[in-house]
Amino acid sequence: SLDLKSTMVNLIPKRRAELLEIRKNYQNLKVDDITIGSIIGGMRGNRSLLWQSTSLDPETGIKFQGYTIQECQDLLPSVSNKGKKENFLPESILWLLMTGEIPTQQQADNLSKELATRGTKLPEYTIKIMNDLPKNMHPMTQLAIGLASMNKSSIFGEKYQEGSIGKNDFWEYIFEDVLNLIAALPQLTGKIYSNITNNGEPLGKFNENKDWSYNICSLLGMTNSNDSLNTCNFNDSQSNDFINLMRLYTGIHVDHEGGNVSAHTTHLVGSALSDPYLSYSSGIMGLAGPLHGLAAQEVVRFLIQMNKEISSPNNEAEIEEYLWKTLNSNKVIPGYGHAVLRRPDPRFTAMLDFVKARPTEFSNDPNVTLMKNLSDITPKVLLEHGKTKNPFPNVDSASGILFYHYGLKELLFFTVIFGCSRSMGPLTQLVWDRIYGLPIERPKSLDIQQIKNICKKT
Ligand code: FAM
Repeated sequence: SLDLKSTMVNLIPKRRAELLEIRKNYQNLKVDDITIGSIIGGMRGNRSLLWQSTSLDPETGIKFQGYTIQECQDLLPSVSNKGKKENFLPESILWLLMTGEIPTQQQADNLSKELATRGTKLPEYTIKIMNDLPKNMHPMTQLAIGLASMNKSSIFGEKYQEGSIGKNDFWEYIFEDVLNLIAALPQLTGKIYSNITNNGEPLGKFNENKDWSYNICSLLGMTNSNDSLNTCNFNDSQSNDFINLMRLYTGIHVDHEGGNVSAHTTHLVGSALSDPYLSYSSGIMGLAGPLHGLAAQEVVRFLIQMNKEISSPNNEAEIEEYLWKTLNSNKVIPGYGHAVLRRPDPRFTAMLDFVKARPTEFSNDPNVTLMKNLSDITPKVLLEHGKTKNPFPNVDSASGILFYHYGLKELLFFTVIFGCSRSMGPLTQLVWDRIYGLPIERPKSLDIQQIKNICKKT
């Protein structure tokens, strides 16, 4: 089928039967051991969540329905009718996440058009709320508020209140809400950026004939087309590069399996049958934390500060000294390490490849130069330091500084763009949670006395 919903409808019976079969035959099969260490250590490594669309391998990194980032770049459709290859569309990866199948160009184009049609306007009450927020309010708070406000138009919420739908049909209304939510994100993001940089006045126009990432860029005022209202200084190639950076960034941040804070939160809140707007708004609150989505901003601050204190971004000895100074004052090196990955993050490599493909654009940017040099020097220092399980760069090492290069200087805002992208994975899962009819999550907690009793017994 050429549209996403009918494709899903065709998949559902087989997938439901598959899960039913597993539940029937293997209900009591043991998967993992829970240790005292994992209870007090953030449940690291406990294999205890069902997550359909992505899986993170410590060595090879993220796989989207089994496809690596490189395979996605080779196989997923980009914008059609372009002579030269553009980055694949996040819409293509959304199709892949939802269905497990690589979309055809036509399917990707249809989904792109569907999102543009659904995303033409924000609800009036959301616009009013966004207008009334303090213009200097944290952008992630604005995003969470904007999303939560839209639960007023949740189709699932309305049908549930009416009592008119049965459990087997929940997914269909969740699906509608999910597509409407994802479609609204370019407008909401543009509104937040205009609040923090332009006193709430629009910076660009929504173009129904363009893709989702293009509309994020145009609403930020960051294309050189007529859709951007401010005087952006991009030439044609910079404008096109920035749109492709947005497609790349929002294409590779969609999901990082189920246990990370934003994904898990969305899934957990959704398990109470809170609608997708409330569930993802909660996920956004988690993404706002400095150890999660806010890390990209920390990296930019770190790079700028280091560049102020060293004589050149190519001075290896001074860079090393700066890193040791940071570590010795008990701070982390932002953009390095990962809870699961044990190799350089392939998402980082994809961003670095974007830089390498545009040497004239980036060679005179001292921050980008320092970012590249750090990726060689920091792992050596972190290894010698000896604490970090993964001394390699994660995606946040590169992403923020590239936005900064093109003129996005509001560091707190980067995570909003992360939030646009991250909607796709966790909300896909929310649709599948309801297809599978998964129950409310309710792990058992233990107090210290109960833990001590368990310890005494051994
Ligand atoms: N610099 C210095 N020390 C680090 C470090 C870094 N980049 N990464 C880890 N460590 C330390 C860590 O603080 C811990 O020390 P203590 O034993 O004293 O508590 C030790 O090394 C072992 O930690 P780990 O097991 O290697 O990492 P965790 O799984 O506990 O934490 C991170 C993972 C990502 C929170 C951690 O590596 C970190 O704080 N990195 C810097 C912040 C960052 O880049 N976050 C972005 C994560 C990104 F992928 C995302 O979610 N967007």
